[in-house]
Amino acid sequence: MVSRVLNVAAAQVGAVDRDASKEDTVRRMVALLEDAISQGVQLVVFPETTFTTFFPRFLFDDPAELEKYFEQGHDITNNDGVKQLFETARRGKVDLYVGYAERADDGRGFNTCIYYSGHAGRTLSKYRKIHLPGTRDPFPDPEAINQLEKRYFEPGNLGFNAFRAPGLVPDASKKGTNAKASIGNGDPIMGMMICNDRRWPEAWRVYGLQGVELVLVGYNTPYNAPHLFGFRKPMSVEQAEKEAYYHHKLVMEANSYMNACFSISAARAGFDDGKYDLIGGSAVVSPNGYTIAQAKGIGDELVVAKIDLDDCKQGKETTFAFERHRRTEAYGLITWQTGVVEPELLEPDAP
Ligand code: CDT
Repeated sequence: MVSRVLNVAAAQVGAVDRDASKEDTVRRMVALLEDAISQGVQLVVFPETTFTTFFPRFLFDDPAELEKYFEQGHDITNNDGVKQLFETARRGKVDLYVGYAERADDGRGFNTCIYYSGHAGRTLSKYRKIHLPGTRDPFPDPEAINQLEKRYFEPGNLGFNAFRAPGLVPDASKKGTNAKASIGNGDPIMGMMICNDRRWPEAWRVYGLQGVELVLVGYNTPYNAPHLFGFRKPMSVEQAEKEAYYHHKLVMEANSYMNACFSISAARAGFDDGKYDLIGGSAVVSPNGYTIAQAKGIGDELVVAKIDLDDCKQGKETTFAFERHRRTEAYGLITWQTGVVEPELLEPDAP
């Protein structure tokens, strides 16, 4: 039996100010990665748009200023300012997930992440964020916290494609079972999401249907942002903070359980420019829906856990054995209707 135990980590990154230099931020990321390597970690997850501040909160008049927040081109692993991260991964033979703003060769913008294998020395998979939150135009209230992702990015066009990561589990591929691996065999099956995607069960289930064992998520989640979250009930900043943490934990635990997979989530946390709040809460969650490791603060922090991928088997073979229990004939609305269509009001009974 091949042991499928992995050492994994979420690399939470604290405040990154609007004028922070990319080199400084990448130095902080390399320090986290080296710490992970020294602890024998094999896979490290960094946050969404990690190299810069979370710039979609700002409206830019000057296109050149906006462009500073984007990485140019299809393959960023040799880009000046960020390549040190990938060199460190290769040297330490550690895999990583990292999020960044992508300016594609055709000029389109995407909120993107890649899975870079330090074992293979190359990018194994790319994902472009599908569920873009917020608005295209800023809120009229000048005090509002904006989230202009619909302005700066297009919805991802690469789908939710699970993939296998060779080299993490010694001997897994040697068995030659990858092509028709049964549950618990072969190289680990990974899926990637970005921030808001984690709130959408559809995204998780599409990965679940590919046998995903480990979902990786980077995020930037503000809490004192009533224009974004709504004013349905008056709430103190402290309550809003609690609720943001609660919902993060809720979706990571529930969706990991319902798809019988591990998940690793990594926050860009802290107070950017000393005032723009972002939750911490980076975590590793088990297939049974339990948080098994969690960040203690809102600064740079490595959250390490040892996980056994074979723990996915129980759920995948019993409660969530999809092939035995799913009823696709009843799920049609999920794919052909986007918004809500309510049932018609019944006529009151005649007296
Ligand atoms: N970055 C990102 O996607 N943030 C969103 C904020 C909520 S917008 C209503 C999130 O889902 O955490």
